[in-house]
Amino acid sequence: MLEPGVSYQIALKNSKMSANIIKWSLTVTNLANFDQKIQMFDIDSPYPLTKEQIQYYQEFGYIKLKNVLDAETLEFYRQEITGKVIELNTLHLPMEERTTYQKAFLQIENLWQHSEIVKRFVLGKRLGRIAAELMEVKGVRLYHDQALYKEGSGGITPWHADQYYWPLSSNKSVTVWIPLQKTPLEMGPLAFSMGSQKLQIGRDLEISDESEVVLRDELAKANLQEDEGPFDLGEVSFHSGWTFHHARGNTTGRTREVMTIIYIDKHIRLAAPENRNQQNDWDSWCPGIKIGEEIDSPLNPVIY
Ligand SMILES: O=C(O)CCC(=O)C(=O)O
Repeated sequence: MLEPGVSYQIALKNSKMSANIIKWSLTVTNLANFDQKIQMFDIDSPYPLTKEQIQYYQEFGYIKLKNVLDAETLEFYRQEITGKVIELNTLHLPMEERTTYQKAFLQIENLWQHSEIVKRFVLGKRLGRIAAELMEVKGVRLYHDQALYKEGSGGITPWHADQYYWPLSSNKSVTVWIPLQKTPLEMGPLAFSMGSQKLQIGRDLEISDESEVVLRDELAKANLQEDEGPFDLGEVSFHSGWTFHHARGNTTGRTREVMTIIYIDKHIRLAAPENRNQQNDWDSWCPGIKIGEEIDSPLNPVIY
């Protein structure tokens, strides 16, 4: 199949047209198809949230929402995202030689910078608007995206909270976790400790064997319920930056394909890094921004 935007060298027999003109017209026709195709998949129209759903997110620090994206849309974007994961992945160690973190998933970041199609998806307004409404802010920017592919026989994702990694001035951050296939328990769906965003424990722990052990204990002591369940196709979750979450290993033979997008309040500011991971994030996702400034680098477009 021809790729959108790619120029193909084609020689037409008996054609009087020059090779360049043929090349040009092929590319343009193809781009027009690309636009048409993209428009078939609605990722911008609003997904109505009820007041109760917003309250639920505020209370428990996460929410799972059904029928947010339809099957055709997911399949169209899945093909592109998976193609990019295969192309950009550099982790090829056998599972038994990997660290716990490496066993959890293949992690490919900011795919939107590598594909016009993924860019369209990541900048989609429907998910951005849900993020803004759940956090009760006027608008959101992109922090970054990442594909998290838990391979068949991939290990657990240890308990952790994402904001440990993020140098942000407030807790107005949220991740949408988008499974690109139906995700039963055996594939390792994301699971949440309900209300754990209010705890002050474990905020200095990176994803590791230690975070798994310490947080499992602390969360049990805090007596919080866990929401661990399968995801239907089209169902997505939103979890807040300080909500503790984890996932089982994938015991099926099929990779669990997941795309995530992290949104921040459009007025959030860069905070002084508190650990080396936050320093890395500053360099990677907020280039050129100074401490105390709004995070509005070219990598952080306003989505909604
Ligand atoms: O996909 C996973 O297993 C972990 C996802 C996660 O930790 C996140 O999206 O914040």
